[in-house]
Amino acid sequence: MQGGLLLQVAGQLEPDGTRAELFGRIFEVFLILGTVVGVVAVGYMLYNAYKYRDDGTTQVEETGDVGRPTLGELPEGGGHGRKLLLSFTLSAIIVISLILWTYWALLYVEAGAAQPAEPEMEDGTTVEVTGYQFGWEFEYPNGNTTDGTMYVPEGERVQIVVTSSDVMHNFGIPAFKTKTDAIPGQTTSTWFGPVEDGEYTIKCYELCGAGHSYMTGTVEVIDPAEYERMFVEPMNSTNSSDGGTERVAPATAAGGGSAPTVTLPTDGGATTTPAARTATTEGVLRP
Ligand SMILES: [Cu+2]
Repeated sequence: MQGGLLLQVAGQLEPDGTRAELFGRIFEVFLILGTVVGVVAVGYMLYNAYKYRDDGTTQVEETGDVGRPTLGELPEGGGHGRKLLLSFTLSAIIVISLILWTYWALLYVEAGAAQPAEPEMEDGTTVEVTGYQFGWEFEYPNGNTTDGTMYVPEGERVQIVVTSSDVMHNFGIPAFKTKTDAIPGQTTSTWFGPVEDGEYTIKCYELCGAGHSYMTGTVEVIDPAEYERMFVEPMNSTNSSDGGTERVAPATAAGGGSAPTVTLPTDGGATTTPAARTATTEGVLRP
């Protein structure tokens, strides 16, 4: 029975699942061990404070011996130093295990980020993210793009490849514990998921100008079949965006191919295309 329980605990410690679950588990383990260490340390201190309290019966003046250490005496902590050795060893084992285990968990996260960023993954998808002052643009495997809202397939793993078209930004989705730099001229890649149905907030985590605090976006989790139709299958008249000025978004509630096509409002001319945006930015940076 005890062996089974131990295996179960060990199984819990093996890094897997979503990033959010993994970081949640790291937090739990640190919280539990921190609580145990705190209770033991404070408890032992209180126990000794009580045990060696002045109860009025100690005759210090008569004997003159209160057990003070003498100069050059090594503290043994009683029992010829066994207590000291034991507490040092236990602390070292706990701290080193925590470091190793956390490192193992982070290797799992890094291994996910290092996966080849192919446009079509076996069970998941890759979305290219471009940050600009002040918003986010998303490009999907079939070349379709959206602005401000990132569509991802429910229950699948999402690889993101992030860059910037102007200054440094940082793309983050707090709910998924995902965050990575958006650097002009470079790409960084990371991952999250499998994602559950819902809407999640995207934020910029790098001070990037006057509109930084408004540089938010939304992750919208949609039906995988709908995602496939809109963003993976080659673009045609039913799923393509019209010359880059109209953004095509899927109907979130519907599944399958019969969903009506919703056209998002365009963001009004000058700032729509990346080229126009770059020109605007250059105008701002080099007047
Ligand atoms: Cu930004």
